[in-house]
Amino acid sequence: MTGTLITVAPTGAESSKADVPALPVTLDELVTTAKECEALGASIIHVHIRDDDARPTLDQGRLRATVAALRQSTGLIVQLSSGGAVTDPEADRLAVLDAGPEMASCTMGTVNFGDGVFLNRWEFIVDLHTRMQERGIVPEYEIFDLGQLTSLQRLLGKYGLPFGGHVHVDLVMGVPGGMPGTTAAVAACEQVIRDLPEGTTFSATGIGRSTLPVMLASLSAGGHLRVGLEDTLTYAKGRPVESNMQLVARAVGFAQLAQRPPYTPSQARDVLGVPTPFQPPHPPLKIGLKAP
Ligand code: KMH
Ligand code: ZN
Repeated sequence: MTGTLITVAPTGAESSKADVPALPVTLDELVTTAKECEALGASIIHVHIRDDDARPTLDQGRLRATVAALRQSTGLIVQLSSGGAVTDPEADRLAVLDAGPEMASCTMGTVNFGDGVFLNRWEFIVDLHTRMQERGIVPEYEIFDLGQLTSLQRLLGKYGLPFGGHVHVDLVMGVPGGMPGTTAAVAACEQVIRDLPEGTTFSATGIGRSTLPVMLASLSAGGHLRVGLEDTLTYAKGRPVESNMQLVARAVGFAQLAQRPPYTPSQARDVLGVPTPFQPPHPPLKIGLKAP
């Protein structure tokens, strides 16, 4: 592994704007954040959106407008969350794929999620996986507990590789109800990932105070990084995170120290098997034509 995939997860569905003023909740705020994070070294954006009252939503019109705006203003790989909030119905979560993202998340099992339950039935997972295959969307398999990697092995064995043929997983660690955000847990996951198809890549993110140990463990195990206000609200003891850019800058610094500098979005597309976005041909040159 020569470089590092850096994903920014800027918003999430759990924190409120009132509690976390730095959270990007409008389309303008999201696009500005995305541009700045790309300039710093992010290559993927994991997107949750909010409504006019800054509450999480899976509104189809807003999702489409978000994908279009991010495509127009950045080169980032746009990965929509199909996880939404724990209260979102399955039908709305499946419909996220209709908004035309290049990537979408696909969580590999049910997990207690703080006081809630993040429900991911097997049939629902199969639906997400096969619809993404049909529509040319590259999944990121979200793993909240070790056994979910075994479920992924079962999924791929029964239903085949994802679109593009490359398998990429994201370890979401330290959720109350899921696996801990520790070096030992990263190492245990890495062992199981070796049984997945050759070339499988993984990134990792540690919720809350597990952010730093997970980031360092992931880099040392050959993994990639996800950072952002979706997962981390405190930069250091007693210091709230000021912006997503602050977290991306720290991740870029660690990646450079590890001598695995951030991949550009184009390199990230190559690694993940995400097709290069369609570029409309330039209008024909009119050299040599005389004005009538
Ligand atoms: N908000 C969590 C319930 C995902 O984006 O796919 C689910 C989540 C995972 O964040
Ligand atoms: Zn998410």
